[in-house]
Amino acid sequence: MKRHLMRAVILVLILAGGLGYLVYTGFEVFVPPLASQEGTRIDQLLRFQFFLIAAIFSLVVGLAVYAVLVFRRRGDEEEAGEYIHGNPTLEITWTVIPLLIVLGLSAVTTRDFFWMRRPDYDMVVKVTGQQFAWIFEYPDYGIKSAELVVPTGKRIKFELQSVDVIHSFWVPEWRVKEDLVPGLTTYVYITPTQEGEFKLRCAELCGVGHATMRAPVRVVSPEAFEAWVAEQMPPADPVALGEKLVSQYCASCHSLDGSQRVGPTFLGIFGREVTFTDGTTATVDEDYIRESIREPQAKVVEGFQPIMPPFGPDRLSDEEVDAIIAFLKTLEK
Ligand code: HEC
Ligand SMILES: [Cu+2]
Repeated sequence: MKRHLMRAVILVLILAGGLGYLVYTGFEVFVPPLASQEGTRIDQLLRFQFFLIAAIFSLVVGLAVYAVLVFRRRGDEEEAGEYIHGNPTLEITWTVIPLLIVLGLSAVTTRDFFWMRRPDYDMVVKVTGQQFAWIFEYPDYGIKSAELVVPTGKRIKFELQSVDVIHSFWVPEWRVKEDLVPGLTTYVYITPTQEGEFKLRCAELCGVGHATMRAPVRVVSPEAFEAWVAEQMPPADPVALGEKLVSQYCASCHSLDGSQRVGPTFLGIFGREVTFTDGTTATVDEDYIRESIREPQAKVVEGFQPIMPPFGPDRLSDEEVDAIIAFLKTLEK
């Protein structure tokens, strides 16, 4: 009996060591690099749980494999094994230990949850989600942007709102994820620690264009952030303003060089003949473009999916739409 126990324990230890090593080296491979302060606690929890799972897996599978191999029925053995009824010590042990582990984990998780959501912050960014686009507003600076630019080292409160269905705000490198729920303002706090370019993804299946619902995220030094804020002041010249708005709001789906993206190219758009999914045709003029921006689903261009988000007056003012039209007019073939 003792010999069997020794051997089984050695098998379990070898298995646990191997799996532990895999978790240790594999974490960096499977989990994107950490880039926020809040995420440190998530990673600690995640690593700890992976090690715990590796240990429990090794114990269960190690003992099972040992028993299956060593105590298997050999030759024409007829004798049945000894019948065991109940073992209070064992049963109490395997109830109490998992209970303590689960209670311990929930205590640590609760502590970290409140630590991540403590209400102190250095700046606010309002995030609006809409099928299928993101928009960022900086109330302290009066800026609206389709690109999320934030400085390192500042704890940012993201106030999240959805105008239609449930979306989810997720930058994997920041770890923390939060839903946008119509009718509610939810929030999440992030302190970016790494400069670089990331991607915000919608993490809640929200319709046909869900996969395109991404936004560029740029984390920069506080100085570069101030410079970016200064640059954001809208240009006075309509064509320059239009160009800027198009690169902010439209360029992810519409190219300026004739290449095909999710939507038709803007190159030579003025005066172009278009055919719609219902078979009717039109010549592109100012009114058509205005309608395409405000109510994209009114007429859908043949060969494209109806995934363009409507840009209402809260996102683009009449002057901004006029500026976009002025810029599109300059894009002759
Ligand atoms: C999420 C991707 C997406 C974004 C962002 C987007 N569009 Fe579109 N757009 C489309 C698609 C797809 C179509 C073609 C289907 C349709 O007509 O709705 C389209 C069609 C159009 C058309 C009609 C084109 C034609 O050839 O008749 C215009 C004009 C247009 N968009 C303008 C804009 C402007 C201006 C912006 C930025 C303010 C913008 N779009 C942002 C996807 C997008
Ligand atoms: Cu979404």
